[in-house]
Amino acid sequence: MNGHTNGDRAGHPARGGVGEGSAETRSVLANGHHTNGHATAVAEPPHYALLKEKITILKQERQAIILAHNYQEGAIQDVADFVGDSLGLARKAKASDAKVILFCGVHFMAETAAMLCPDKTVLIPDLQAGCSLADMIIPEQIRTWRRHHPDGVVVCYVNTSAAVKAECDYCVTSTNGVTILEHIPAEKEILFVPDYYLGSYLKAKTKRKIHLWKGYCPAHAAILPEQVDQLRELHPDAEFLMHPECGCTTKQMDLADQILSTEGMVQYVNRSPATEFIIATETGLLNRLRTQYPEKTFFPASEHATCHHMQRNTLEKAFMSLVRMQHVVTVDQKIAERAVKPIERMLDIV
Ligand code: CIZ
Repeated sequence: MNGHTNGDRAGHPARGGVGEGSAETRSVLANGHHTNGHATAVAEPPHYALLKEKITILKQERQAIILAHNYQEGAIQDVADFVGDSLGLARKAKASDAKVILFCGVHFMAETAAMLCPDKTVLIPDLQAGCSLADMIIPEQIRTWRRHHPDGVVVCYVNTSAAVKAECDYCVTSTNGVTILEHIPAEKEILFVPDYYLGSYLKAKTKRKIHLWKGYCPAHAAILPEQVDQLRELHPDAEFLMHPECGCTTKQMDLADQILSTEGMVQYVNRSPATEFIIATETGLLNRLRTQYPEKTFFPASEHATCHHMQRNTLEKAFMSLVRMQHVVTVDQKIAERAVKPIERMLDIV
């Protein structure tokens, strides 16, 4: 299958690598020096090479493509046809002529693919791979807000269930939030759900009247300003790239060299002359950055910034998905008809 942007990913560094919480880095912090920021290479389990070969054969047999999110572990990114953020993955799903999409990401992302590609079978390696942030809002809460703000516009972050999207006017990702909000008439009040920190960032950027829902991503909230300060002292030449979902946004926003989505970070590193970066987002992104830019050095802002939902997907489960054609992700047709509208509105704008 075509579209692999990442070349041969075999031998990627271990997920997470060194960080301020590991024994190695704790001693590094104490001694005032650090290893080179390339995660200690841990050999993959011996059966992975064979599994990867089998997955490649199965993909052809099933006429399948594998789409993997930037936060997935390196072994999964290795076998993917495309690795990216939810916006890039949604676009790839829509454009693909494959019969089957194995979506290695979390459930709301697979739902989006299923709604955009009603003629394809969308699989997810683990049905329990959900999203704590998406779970922080339910449809009824949006209906209640609308009763109080009948002229208001509801904008949802892509990290929401299809049932929630069905209640919303626009969908945004962290890549395109500002652009989408600028399309909404200036006099309109906006309810932004569910991420408080991304919403605060968009509010500051657009100066719009935005009501913020108080949801948050536990993985990003695990990145603490004190840890970032410590790392910046240790690596004064490193650029500090921060995801707007970070719980540290309100305190650290002014300190960040760049506030970017995951895809924004990948592109920014390419054009930046800097050779060292502190990355404040889920640690899975470091797999992609280290693979794509082996000459540059990346430090996770916190090695605890891991999404346990993303980690539910493994290479073994991806393989079993293609063997058994499991777990099929579908969206109730009535919900899909409404939920696809804010997504398509977004795709039409950006
Ligand atoms: O849109 C995505 O894929 C998420 C959840 C984060 C990002 O910035 O890529």
